[in-house]
Amino acid sequence: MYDQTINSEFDGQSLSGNGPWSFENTLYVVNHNNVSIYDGGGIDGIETSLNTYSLNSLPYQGSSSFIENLSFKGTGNFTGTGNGYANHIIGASGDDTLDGGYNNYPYNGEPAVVDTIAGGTGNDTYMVDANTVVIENAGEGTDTVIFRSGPGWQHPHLLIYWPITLKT
Ligand SMILES: [Ca+2]
Ligand SMILES: [Ca+2]
Ligand SMILES: [Ca+2]
Repeated sequence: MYDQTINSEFDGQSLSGNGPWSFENTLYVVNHNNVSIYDGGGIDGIETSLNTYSLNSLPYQGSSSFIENLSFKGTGNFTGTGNGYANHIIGASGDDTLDGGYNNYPYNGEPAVVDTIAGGTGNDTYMVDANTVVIENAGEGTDTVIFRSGPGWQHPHLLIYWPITLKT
């Protein structure tokens, strides 16, 4: 699904697809710290071996489509966080904590922005709201779903904490 792959080479590097407004789909393989990515268009993804990664930590680029997908290719546990766009976030064999992030409010008539998160094997924890799809298969650990409210400005005092254990 990706048109090209770009690998990080050193800490602090700045990476870009074909310019900040490229509409190609680019996969960034990020195995270094503090790598900045500038990519405005297309459906782009990050593969990382870093144990913590937040798409929200990337620099702001206005209303562009930015980076949508995040997958963990390292060892141990992964904490992965999305951004305001529709994210696919995929963990690995560790006990992962995955959060699609607070999604952008849809324009009039547009469908809600929905995240899809999958922790795979291991005892994973999902931070979800009403617009989250969690994918787990039978036998992939004892996982926990924590339901939280929507964006803070909608329910500034509401925080729903609803841990459940999925029997797999
Ligand atoms: Ca999201
Ligand atoms: Ca996992
Ligand atoms: Ca799991």
